[in-house]
Amino acid sequence: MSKRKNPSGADNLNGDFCDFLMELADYEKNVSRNIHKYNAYRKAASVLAAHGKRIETGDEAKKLNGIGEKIAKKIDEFLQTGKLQKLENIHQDEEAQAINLLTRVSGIGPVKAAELFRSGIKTIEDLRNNQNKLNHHQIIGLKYLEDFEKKIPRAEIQQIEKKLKDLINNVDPEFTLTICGSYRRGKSESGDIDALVTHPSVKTSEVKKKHGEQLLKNLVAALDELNMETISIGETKFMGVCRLSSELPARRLDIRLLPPEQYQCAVLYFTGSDVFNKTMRAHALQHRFTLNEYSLRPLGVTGVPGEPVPISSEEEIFDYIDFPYKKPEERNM
Ligand code: 8GT
Ligand code: MN
Ligand code: MN
Repeated sequence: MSKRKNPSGADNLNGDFCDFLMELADYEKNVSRNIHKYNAYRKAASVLAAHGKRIETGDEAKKLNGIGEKIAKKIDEFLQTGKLQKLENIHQDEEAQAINLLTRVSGIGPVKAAELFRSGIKTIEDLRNNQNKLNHHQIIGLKYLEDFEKKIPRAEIQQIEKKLKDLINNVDPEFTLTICGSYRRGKSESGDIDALVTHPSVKTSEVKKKHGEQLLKNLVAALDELNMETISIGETKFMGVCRLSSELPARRLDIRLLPPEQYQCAVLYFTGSDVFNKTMRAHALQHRFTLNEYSLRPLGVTGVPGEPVPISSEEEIFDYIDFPYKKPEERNM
């Protein structure tokens, strides 16, 4: 029996089930493009990972929230035969294998991967020889395929955070920066760096967006110590690559620029986890509020959202919808 760490840090007694469920989830997302099944498999895996007891039968698993008849049957098959026929078939399927491989490249989604497969591109080497079929994002994704799959240790993000804060503070001390995502949730390693930035001069209106665009460009230009490369940059979002030193892997870094009145909702949203966000949005709706990455708005009698509630801290969002405050480290669900 495998023992793996689950999201809360305790031993995962059901790690082997989680592995095959996550593999099925990836298949549904990338090959079948069935997002419902993808979510169902991921939900089942996270429920099993958090379960403090080794599951012995499918029936026992079915008692857990998020595990139905079909997944219970797969657990039984796995317990009895040590494998899953469905996965064996997927492993034999050339198209499924190629799509799984190609979607490992940042910027290549399931649709692009299927298109590439149809044009005869099946391996990473094929990609390297056909870069004319790729856009700028996909070319960077290919260039750093191995680097982007490496997790970023927390200590390295701490160093990058310090650098980012120092450098943007030199541009203008009125900038505020928060690194969100799994890092803010206290994880010991992360897949990427999700930075949010605000500045008092940033406004929501169209006229002022041009200002935001310039501000974001100036900000990124000031980060050359971090060996930045740009995937894309617009009025509110930079997507790119940074590297602390030439001995370390290149890391995916996103920087979003927001007006101060949207900053707290964005920090909440980009801290996640995505499952936590879903729970919180559902709770907001029960209290007749609609919550998204920009704002919290009350729903009128007709169900039409009103003006955004003024928010100056994350706690206020929880207060408005009467949801017990959860520290970022408590949002790993
Ligand atoms: P990681 O360590 O793998 O990066 O984990 P993460 O930091 O939790 O995931 P992420 O993919 O970097 O996304 C950061 C947070 O943004 C997520 O926790 C999630 O709550 C939120 N988020 C969504 N949808 C989307 C989306 O479509 N794009 C992005 N970039 N973030 C999203 O809920
Ligand atoms: Mn992240
Ligand atoms: Mn991210």
